[in-house]
Amino acid sequence: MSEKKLVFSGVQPTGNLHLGNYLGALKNFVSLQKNMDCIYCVVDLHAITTFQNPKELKNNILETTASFLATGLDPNKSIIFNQSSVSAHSELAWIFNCVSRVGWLNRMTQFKDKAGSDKEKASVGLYIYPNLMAADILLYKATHVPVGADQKQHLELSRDIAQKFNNDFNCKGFFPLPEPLILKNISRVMSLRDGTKKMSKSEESDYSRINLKDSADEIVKKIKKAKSDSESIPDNLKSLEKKPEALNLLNIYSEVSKINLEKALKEMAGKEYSFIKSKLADLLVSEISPVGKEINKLMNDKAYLLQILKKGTEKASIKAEENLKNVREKVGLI
Ligand code: AQP
Repeated sequence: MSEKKLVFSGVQPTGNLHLGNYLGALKNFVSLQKNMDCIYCVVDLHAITTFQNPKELKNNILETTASFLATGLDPNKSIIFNQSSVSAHSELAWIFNCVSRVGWLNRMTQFKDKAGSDKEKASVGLYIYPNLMAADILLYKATHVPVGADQKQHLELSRDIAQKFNNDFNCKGFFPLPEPLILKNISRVMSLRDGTKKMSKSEESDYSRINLKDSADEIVKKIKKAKSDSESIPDNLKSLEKKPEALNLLNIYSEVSKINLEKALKEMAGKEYSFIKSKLADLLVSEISPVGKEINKLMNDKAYLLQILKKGTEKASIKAEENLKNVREKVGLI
């Protein structure tokens, strides 16, 4: 039996959406909405697994919505809403807390990274974050989830939860096993200061990332200051792979200029880093600056953004409530 394809993905409103979110997720979201039914969610309940200043959170929910629209998501094609406005996410997450296993969660590397050395002080929410993510996806019976490579392990857990629920409640095929849609070329954009770490909103140094709202001058300055070395750019992939910062710059260059990595390497081999940096800065200014300007423009009309979220919430709630009703029945809740 072929099931109807449905895309679901989310972005945390933790501020400063960056080039990694843009190339690893948002651009992919936009191309998927052309041919598939898509639901895109501002995952505010995920955001509060680490403390968020309430005033800033409110603003970030709207700014993430603005970023969705500014990169080309169309609210007439895709459902756009914020997670906390559909309470079925939390209810299904609780049911999944009872299906998911402690041993599974103990293997999640993102918890280990985010909790750091003092795990005892991390919130329980951060620990069970992957169960909520499974609820987000399976509440709509989504079949495809566009994410960066960093989310692959969480998605595998969603599949495990779906499978165990289907087995436990004797309802084979009730939940689909969602597939990750991970871009091949640029699944992970790395920090501009350390090519072994992913570009991230929560990294302290603003020089580690290009924010979607950065001005043209800031983009140029950050790319100029990006970590590199005094040697010339290698002429083969094997040597390039030993230089994570150079590999990251070439990966970004190849993605933004829409050529494959081999071709980008051929073009850049033997040149100084200043050469690729100057070309890359120009490309990024022309791709990212218009997005930043549009975000700022949309943020001047908060009533419009709230209206987009309200309409999205209405559409999402209809699907969510119907699926949750069936889940409750399977579990035996009255
Ligand atoms: N560096 C990255 N390269 C490629 N994809 C990335 N994504 C995030 N960083 C990169 C993808 O963007 C989507 C939304 O991510 P998120 O903001 O919900 O959560 P995150 O992965 O935790 O992002 P950050 O920037 O690292 O946020 P903080 O610092 O707040 O934890 C996801 O599909 C993600 O894969």
